[in-house]
Amino acid sequence: MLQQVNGHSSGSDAQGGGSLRKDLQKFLSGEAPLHQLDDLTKVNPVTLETVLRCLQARYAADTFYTNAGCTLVALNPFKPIPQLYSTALMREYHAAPQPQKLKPHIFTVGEQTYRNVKSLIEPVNQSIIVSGESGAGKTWTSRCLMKFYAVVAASPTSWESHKIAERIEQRILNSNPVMEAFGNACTLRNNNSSRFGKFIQLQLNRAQQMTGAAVQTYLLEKTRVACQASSERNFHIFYQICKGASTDERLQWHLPEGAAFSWLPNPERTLEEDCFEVTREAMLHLGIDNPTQNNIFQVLAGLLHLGNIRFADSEDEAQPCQLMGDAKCSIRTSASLLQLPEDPLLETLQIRTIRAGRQQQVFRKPCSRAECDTRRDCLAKLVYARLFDWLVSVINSSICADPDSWTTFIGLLDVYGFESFPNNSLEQLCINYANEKLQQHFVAHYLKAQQEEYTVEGLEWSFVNYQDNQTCLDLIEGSPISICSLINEDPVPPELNRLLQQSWDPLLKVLFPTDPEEQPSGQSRAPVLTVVSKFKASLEQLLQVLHSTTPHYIRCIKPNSQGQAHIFLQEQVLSQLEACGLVETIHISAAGFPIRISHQNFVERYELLRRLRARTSSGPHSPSPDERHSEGSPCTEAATLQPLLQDILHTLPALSQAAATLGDPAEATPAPVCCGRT
Ligand code: AOV
Ligand code: MG
Repeated sequence: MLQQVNGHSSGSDAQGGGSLRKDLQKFLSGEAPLHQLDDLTKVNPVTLETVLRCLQARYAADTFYTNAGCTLVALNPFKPIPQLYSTALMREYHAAPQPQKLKPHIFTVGEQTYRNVKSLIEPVNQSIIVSGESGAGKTWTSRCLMKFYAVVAASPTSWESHKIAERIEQRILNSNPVMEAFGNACTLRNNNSSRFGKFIQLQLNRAQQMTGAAVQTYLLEKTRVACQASSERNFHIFYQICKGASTDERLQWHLPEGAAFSWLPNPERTLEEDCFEVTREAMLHLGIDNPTQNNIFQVLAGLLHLGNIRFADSEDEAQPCQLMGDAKCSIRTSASLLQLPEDPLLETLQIRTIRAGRQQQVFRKPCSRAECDTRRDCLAKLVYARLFDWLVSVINSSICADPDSWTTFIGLLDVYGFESFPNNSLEQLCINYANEKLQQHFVAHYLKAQQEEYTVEGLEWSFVNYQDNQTCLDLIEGSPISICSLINEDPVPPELNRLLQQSWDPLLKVLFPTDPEEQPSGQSRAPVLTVVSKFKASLEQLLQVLHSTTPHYIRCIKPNSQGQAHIFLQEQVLSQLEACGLVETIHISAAGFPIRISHQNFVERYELLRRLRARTSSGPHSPSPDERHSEGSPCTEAATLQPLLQDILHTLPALSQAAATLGDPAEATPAPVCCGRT
């Protein structure tokens, strides 16, 4: 199966040292079958150019995954390859005694991560950090990994609720189409671009079965609801309802066939993601029943009509701006769909209320046309962002396991990739800031910490230089002055919130509950958090979680910006390799110590061997002085231990291999004190 999929023969035998040496000889002699080098640490010399050539050769040979020391490089094929993600292949990687000996694949990373959780040595939470620029394949990769765990970590029982009995992993998978419908959109860089960051925690019980999951999302690009760059689109869900609604639903939601909405650009482009039925079905499985779904879509239709409201300039500043054209009809329809009183809706868009003075007197000031537009957009963004957050909480309540039912987790991180458009907004700053933070995690965890550890341990090591992005981060988030500290974005006008609290729509009532009692006068209000400060705090929290796990890295690379199969543009790939410091990573991985176990764990793990050795050397067993006096003499212990440890160090690779043949996966997967060079 593996041979077939990857297009060239190499089972685990062919991965042996002999074949690799032959490959290397061929490579050095100029006739290199570059595409057969499964690990970039074997490319010689390791330079940007050779790494690039190797990846290009592999891409041409339809081989999309390549190891790069501690990371896996994933090239986007931009074409469907079902057999590369089949359940059979998942099982093959899962059953393999040493999956790392198979062809590089995201399933190898998935399986190693899974075995690490199970490891009796250091059962620790794991995380897989999938990174890469926009359109590189992060969401695709994390979706495949979720499917992988749904197969290999399937729960034994089904859940019964919402009248649907089903397996929890199926429900977890159902969260993907729903979250992508509401949170993804077609951009210049990716037809299905994630416009929010996502960290999903797959929760495992002691038997390594998935008992539930929890999703944490990061800053949705809500601006898109009301403003789409040229050639881009709104969130998929808007197109889905406009294209997929039934005749009755069209009447109910005021969405006649062919209706033009200014917030729905490029409706003629039909994408795979425009599938309303898939979203509805998945929502149903997550416990969102049909009436609630209809309520959601009705609110979304209300937003589309809101977007068609146009104001004319007012000739008299003291008078509110009047509606243009058939905007009166749009406001009526929007008010009816959002279940809001029509006049207060219009007035809230036209007139600003200011409270001033000790008595908090209310002043009313007509807004300019631009201000009216901003208030209209703000209203839509407010509703959509609350709806998205509510949806995430509903999904979480549907998939989250009872806290007592799980002990460890595997976290999958899929955030929006680095992007730069002709016109960039606050969201692009936040997106790129998140990517810099993740790169810093990698730099700190791998490139920096590992080399510093070698130095501290007095090991012979020539320092590999790498590009540290700390100065970039200082510029964005440092103190006392940085971009973050200088950004203060225009807060949501309180009138908008008050207006939405007047809605008699059941969903909006949940999204905008009436305020608890007014604060007694003189009591200070909680400080208002800006979008950037909230985002910064949520990223800090995410990094804390990542630091508490053993991280695994997958670097997705986009071979071309057109999203076409079989095109590998060297310049574009080169800049991505440079940005993620891949060559430095390969250098450190090639020269570094691949197995790193803490001293205590090492002794605990191989203590048995010491005892065995003591027994064998003393012949038929008679209790040694050490054993008779259980505390023993530290000197004797140390003297015995030292040569034994030397011995164990020497035999460690063979031990691991032997253990793996015995089929104990915990032994087969080394956990992260340095035990031997590659
Ligand atoms: P992204 O998550 O990294 O971008 P996606 O995962 O959405 O990128 O991938 C972009 C597109 O590339 C997908 O819609 C697929 O068409 C294609 N693709 C990616 N990986 C594969 C694969 N392994 N096999 C086949 N096609 C693939 V963004 O969300 O924009 O940062 O914010
Ligand atoms: Mg994505």
